[in-house]
Amino acid sequence: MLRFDEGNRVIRSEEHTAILAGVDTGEDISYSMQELGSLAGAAGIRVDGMLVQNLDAAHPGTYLGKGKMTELAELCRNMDADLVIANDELTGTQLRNMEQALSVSVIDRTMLILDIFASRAMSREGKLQVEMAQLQYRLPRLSGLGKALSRLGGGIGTRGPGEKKLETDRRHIERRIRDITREMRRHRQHRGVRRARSDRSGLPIVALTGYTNSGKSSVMNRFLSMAERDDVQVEQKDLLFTTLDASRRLITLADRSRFLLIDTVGFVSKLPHTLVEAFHSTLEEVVDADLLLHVADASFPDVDFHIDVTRSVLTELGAGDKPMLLLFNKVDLAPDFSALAYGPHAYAVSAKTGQGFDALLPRIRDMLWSDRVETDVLIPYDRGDLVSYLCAKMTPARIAHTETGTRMSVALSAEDRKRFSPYLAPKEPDVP
Ligand SMILES: Nc1nc2c(ncn2[C@@H]2O[C@H](COP(=O)(O)OP(=O)(O)OP(=O)(O)O)[C@@H](O)[C@H]2O)c(=O)[nH]1
Ligand SMILES: [Mg+2]
Repeated sequence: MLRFDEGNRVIRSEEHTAILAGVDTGEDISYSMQELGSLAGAAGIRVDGMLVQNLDAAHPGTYLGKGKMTELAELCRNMDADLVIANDELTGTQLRNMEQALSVSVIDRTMLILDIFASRAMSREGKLQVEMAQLQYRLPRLSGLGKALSRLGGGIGTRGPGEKKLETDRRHIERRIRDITREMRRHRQHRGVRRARSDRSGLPIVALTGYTNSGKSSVMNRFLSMAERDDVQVEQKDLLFTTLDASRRLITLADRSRFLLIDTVGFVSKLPHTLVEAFHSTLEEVVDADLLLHVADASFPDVDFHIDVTRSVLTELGAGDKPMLLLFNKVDLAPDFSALAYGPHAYAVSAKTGQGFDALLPRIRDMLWSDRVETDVLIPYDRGDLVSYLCAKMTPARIAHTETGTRMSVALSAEDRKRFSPYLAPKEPDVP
């Protein structure tokens, strides 16, 4: 039987045996079902069977049609399964009817994804965001959440809650949503202050984005190892949603220019809308970035599908038009892969072997600093803040301490050239 633990998870690590159920409305869902299996694996659930029905649309009452439901009940009994996972988001009615008909717990793809996120969230803000998404998912389904989600009704694993109970639960959830909204607002303000501070440092921001398990964290680690910063590597794992809380690292290129690299949460098809909404503030970092590195797994046969899913989530976040490079990662596993068909913004790379990064780096540099011009500035000694500002961005090509101030040779962006126009250094006299 499903239970909640303290972390608001639906599924506890106790062994579960699940049967996957899907509705095929025309497009091939074999990959989608396979991915559902991987999601179950990421939540620690064993999958022992699968049942797909071809239908024009999911049955409004029971998701699968009547005949298939009988088949599914039989399969559950034969496999001794205690859980059915539906490949699509279910309504409260569908959840309730299915549980009654099957006598096992029923969850859907959304609940499964929310559960994985709940178990992975580390930061306070991440936890709040996931809880918010869970509550918003639960609210319209209260009467259907009999077996799996009746914690708030008190009757874990018992019958669905009665009307009076439902009303109390609803009020309870609404109150909690209000509390979380308030706390998240405080976090957001806090982050706004932090961001304003990093904006002042003027470092360009590059964000990694893409389908889950495509290798975003590995690409970050490759950058770190090229910058000889292996000590601050991030976790990379063959598991969906390894990265949940964004991490930022400072990358210094060989020519001394610097940027902030941000590793973010991956996307998956049918990513719950409530979750995208809840993560909006975390993903602001993607929206604010100067450049996106969209990482895709070149060894995955239907990589275009992953690219499309990522693009549509980015568009939903308002980051669809950002400057972007498309990195086809894992080419060590797909030696015949060519990125040519994807246009001049596409690169074939391998985070594992380092292949392709030599061509990629100059391109990133061009995109971030194409407008830079090597400029000589002379900063008076009472403006140490300006010297720090420039040094945080890049190591100056030359630096000298003269009688009138610090003389530096730095590659300035158009914006910085304007800012530093009062400090242009007089031309050095030609040496005869
Ligand atoms: N062969 C090969 N494996 C890779 C490469 N890049 C990443 N991987 C593997 O792919 C798996 C996923 O890598 P991650 O870097 O964790 O992927 P991610 O996109 O950050 O995944 P999430 O954070 O879970 O969304 C790991 O097992 C990596 O070792 C590569 O270039 N070649
Ligand atoms: Mg990752």
